[in-house]
Amino acid sequence: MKEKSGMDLFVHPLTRNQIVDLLKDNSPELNEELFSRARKIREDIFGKKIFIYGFVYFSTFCRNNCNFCYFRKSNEIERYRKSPEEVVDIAKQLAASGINLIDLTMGEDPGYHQEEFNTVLEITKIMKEETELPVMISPGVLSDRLIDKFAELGVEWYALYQETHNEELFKKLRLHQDYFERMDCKMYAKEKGMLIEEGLLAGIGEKEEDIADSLMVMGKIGASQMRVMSFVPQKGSPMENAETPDRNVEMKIIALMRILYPYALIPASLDVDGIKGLQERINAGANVVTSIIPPQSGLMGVAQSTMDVDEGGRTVEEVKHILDGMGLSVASASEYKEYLRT
Ligand code: SAM
Ligand code: MD0
Ligand code: SF4
Repeated sequence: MKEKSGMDLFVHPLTRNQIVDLLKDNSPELNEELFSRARKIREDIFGKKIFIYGFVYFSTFCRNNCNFCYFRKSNEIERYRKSPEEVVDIAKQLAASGINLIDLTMGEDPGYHQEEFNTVLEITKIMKEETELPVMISPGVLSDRLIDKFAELGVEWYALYQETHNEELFKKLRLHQDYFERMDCKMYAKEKGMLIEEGLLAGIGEKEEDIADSLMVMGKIGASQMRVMSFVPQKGSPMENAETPDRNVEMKIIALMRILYPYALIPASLDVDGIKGLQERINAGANVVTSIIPPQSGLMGVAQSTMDVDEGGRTVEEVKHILDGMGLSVASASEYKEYLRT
């Protein structure tokens, strides 16, 4: 591997072994080459436009106990569940600020499961009518029947992240959850015509081989959007004292996703390093900014529940400012809809 560098490593399509080798080689020259290739591919396909998603984490109650998550059931924290009126108001505010899509995210709130998601379905319906924006739901695992209902409402996206495609590691992270149930759920949503987003976490005990497997699976299942986020340790959780990984891993995974899947939507999440982490993720080949949150809305992020939220760091304005400085610009809602049609 060492004697090969730069161009030699980019034989298309990359095999699993080549991906592993690329991940193991940490020479700055190789990394730079990966990032610049990724940027070039993005520009060839998407031009100078970057998409932006509003994030509404509207209930932080959860029946699950994922080891990495601040909102896991056993963590004694203050939680909230926003009323339908509040959610719709926040969504309208986000729409007015110029975002392209609204991501309705929730913990696996037992309250909603008990009432068969009627409230969430109602919120989704009203929100769609009032904002006319595409919607992504991130509700965790749902029954097929509920997925049918969201599909009938015309919900465009279903986001459900496996975090890893190593079943043993999955079991350690998503305690008492079934790997295949989670996988089948997103496949069912896809069958029903929804676009799906798959995701992985970096820094949760995975090996380069696991990352390579994840990258292959993401293509195989036909994920239209794919993400990686670095694990951020959460107070009170079993992984509280685990370290957050070197960001180079996340950046390289973003670049590899872009190189392997030129047309994919790949998020630069503001939820890992806040607004200061935006530039390096875009430079690695990302083309969607996620986790834009209105300040003073009482809403939380996930990996970084409060970072930059009330300070107004996670706003369209801030994102625009940074992208401007990079010679890029934010897509309009109609440009995003146009992209979804093609
Ligand atoms: N509850 C739903 C679920 O688990 O699918 C949707 C929301 S969940 C909070 C969304 C994602 O946040 C998780 O799938 C995971 O990738 C990410 N996440 C949670 N805790 C994190 C942490 N400590 N560091 C980085 N990402 C985290
Ligand atoms: C984000 N923290 O947009 C959010 C979240 C869920 N679909 C997205 C992980 O980065
Ligand atoms: Fe609940 Fe999602 Fe957090 Fe797991 S990742 S504990 S399902 S909110």
